[in-house]
Amino acid sequence: MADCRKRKIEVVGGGDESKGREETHTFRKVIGNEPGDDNGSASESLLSGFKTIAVLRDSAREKNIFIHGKIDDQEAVVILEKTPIREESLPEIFKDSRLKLEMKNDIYSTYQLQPPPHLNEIKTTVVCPATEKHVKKYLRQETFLLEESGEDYLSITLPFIQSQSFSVQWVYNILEKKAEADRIVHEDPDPKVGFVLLPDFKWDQKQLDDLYLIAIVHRRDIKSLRDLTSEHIPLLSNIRKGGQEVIQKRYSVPATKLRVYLHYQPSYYHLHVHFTSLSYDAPGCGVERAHLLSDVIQNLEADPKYYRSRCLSFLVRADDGLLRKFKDAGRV
Ligand code: M7G
Repeated sequence: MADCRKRKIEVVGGGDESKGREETHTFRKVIGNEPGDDNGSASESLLSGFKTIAVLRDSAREKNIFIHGKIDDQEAVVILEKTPIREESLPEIFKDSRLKLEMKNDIYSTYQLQPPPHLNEIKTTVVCPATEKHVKKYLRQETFLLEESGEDYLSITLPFIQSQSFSVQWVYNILEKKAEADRIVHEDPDPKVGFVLLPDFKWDQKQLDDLYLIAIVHRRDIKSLRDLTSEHIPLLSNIRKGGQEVIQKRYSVPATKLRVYLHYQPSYYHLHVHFTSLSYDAPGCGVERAHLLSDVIQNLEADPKYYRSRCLSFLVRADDGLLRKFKDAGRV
């Protein structure tokens, strides 16, 4: 049986440390067999034998499709997404594309434009081997809003996430420079207030309109917003200041153009902060999931145990085990 995990570890340049864990990787696949894949020949044929089981979700407006399938014998989720058209590639698009007329009527005409292959990329994300939880994460489903008190967290949510949450091996790989080391934009190595800042894998780094970076803390003892107390204010302030400064310096995007927030619930229970462009309607930046970092800091300044005691609302999908646990406890 061919092993997509092994091939992908070759791609990220690491050893076999993450055996038994899910692997996630992002490729830029080029239509038309151009050698545009930076990750080497090992990954080029990864999807050639992909067998589709089901389309989990797709969107004509967002121009993406989430597919559940198999790579050899392993469960996989593949996300294909058309990337934005960049202004700087316009001269090449106009000069080197083939135009095929579809219809003409008076002053109106429509065409099929076939640009050079390197301007026709599809951002491709592969999760393999994917767990059932990954398949559910990407499946379009009805959602419900739950209200969780501090006690609910301790008696219902915490035992649930301890028993079944996504592996954070990919996070440890980043912190230990076993994966994505060349993508790190900034690191503060301090064990208490330090963090690593790097592009989120949702961002292909080709344009700033959808800028998306994540700051991952070095500390491994903070699962989420719920664990934060005033003790963590220096850490959070350091991330806000360091992240904003670096993004200003490197991408010329000022703090006033950034949305800096934490998710509750996150998918991965190792504290991290999202930095997205204000102009980008990033998935999960709505009020039912995103908590602005500045608000979090202020709330902790006003009440050191704010996030231990307050009710926090969050979304769950219809078949989420956590919804069942809240129902069993008579909380819904
Ligand atoms: P989250 O709030 O825990 O979950 O955020 P979400 O995915 O439901 O938003 C985790 C963030 O880390 C997301 O923005 C992911 O796109 C990003 N992310 C996840 N993985 C597995 C990776 C990865 O392997 N590398 C990078 N760079 N980002 C990732």
